[in-house]
Amino acid sequence: MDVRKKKKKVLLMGKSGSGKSSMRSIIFSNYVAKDVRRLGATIDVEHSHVKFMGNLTLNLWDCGGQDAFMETYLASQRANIFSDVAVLIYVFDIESREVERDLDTYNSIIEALHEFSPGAYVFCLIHKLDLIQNEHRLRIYEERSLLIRSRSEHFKIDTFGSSIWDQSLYKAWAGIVHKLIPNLYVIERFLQAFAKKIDAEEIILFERSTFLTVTSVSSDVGSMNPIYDRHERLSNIMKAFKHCAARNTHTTPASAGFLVMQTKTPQFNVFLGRFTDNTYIFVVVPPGEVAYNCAVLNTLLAREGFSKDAIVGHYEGFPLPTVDSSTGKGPNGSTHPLSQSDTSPDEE
Ligand SMILES: Nc1nc2c(ncn2[C@@H]2O[C@H](COP(=O)(O)OP(=O)(O)O)[C@@H](O)[C@H]2O)c(=O)[nH]1
Ligand SMILES: [Mg+2]
Repeated sequence: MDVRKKKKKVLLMGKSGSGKSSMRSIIFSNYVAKDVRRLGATIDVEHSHVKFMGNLTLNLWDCGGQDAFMETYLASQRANIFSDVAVLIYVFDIESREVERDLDTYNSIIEALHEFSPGAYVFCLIHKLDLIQNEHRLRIYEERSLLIRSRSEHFKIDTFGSSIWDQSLYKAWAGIVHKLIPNLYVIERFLQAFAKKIDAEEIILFERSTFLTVTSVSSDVGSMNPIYDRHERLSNIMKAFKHCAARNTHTTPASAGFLVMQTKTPQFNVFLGRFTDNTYIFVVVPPGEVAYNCAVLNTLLAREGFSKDAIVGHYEGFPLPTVDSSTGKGPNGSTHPLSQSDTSPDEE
């Protein structure tokens, strides 16, 4: 099998009306939250293929959650549904009045999954948290999460609280796809080396069409950022921006794109731009024109090496010539044109 192409079967299950199709449409089909109310009920299983990062295809099985269907999934369709599953995403509606019954159904699904795909990842989304008052949200989420774990024999599961009305949806789905991306360690090692090289406080890599966070690195300074949910906030904001751009340029949100956005303040510089065919990169560097220009140019240079490494699936080192930070000289004494060691941003 070609290691560069990965197809993963993802089961999306949970009671009818719990919000499965809504979130799938928002994350992968560029719907906005207010539009998903128009979606019809899912009858039986709806298959869709979504591409992620170019080489990962998610084969999504959105399984209608009406009782009659649930019964056939567990009986006559059992092997067909539960074989070769990479990920089960199980959605619990926080508003459901039949918590015990929901847990029993979930437990039967877990048993079937264990029988046919014991190596699958299991993610449980405790969904529609917007319907719970803010001050009770965390407590109720944690109680429900404990209950679900107690019924998840054989599997070490991840749980997320989510709502289509805020950024929590992006956090949950970024957590899910993070587990599925081939060669993630190559991407992460590359970004770590790159961040160090350009003295970045933070770098976030977003997938181009979903704007989900693929991965991120932050320096000691970057880690002090008090906005703990900034990654998913950015996903949410950028998705909304794409909709706005599409409206104003008469295109579709899927094709609305931009090359670069920048913000320069006395405290920091930020730019967000197209990186590879499938990604956008968000870079935060210290203030000053030199630091900014250096980071932009190095990002342009790094692009090529990054695409190559990420596709080939191995890491051959950082694509830029090494610069001695104390002298600003390259390996054979040359001055690297993009070195920022001769002018520190503070000296401007
Ligand atoms: N309040 C709230 N409603 C939601 C949320 N997600 C979905 N819904 C609503 O729940 C209903 C059922 O959603 P749908 O996606 O069709 O559920 P499915 O049967 O699991 O596919 C729709 O009216 C959605 O607008 C959410 O996070 N919060
Ligand atoms: Mg549905």
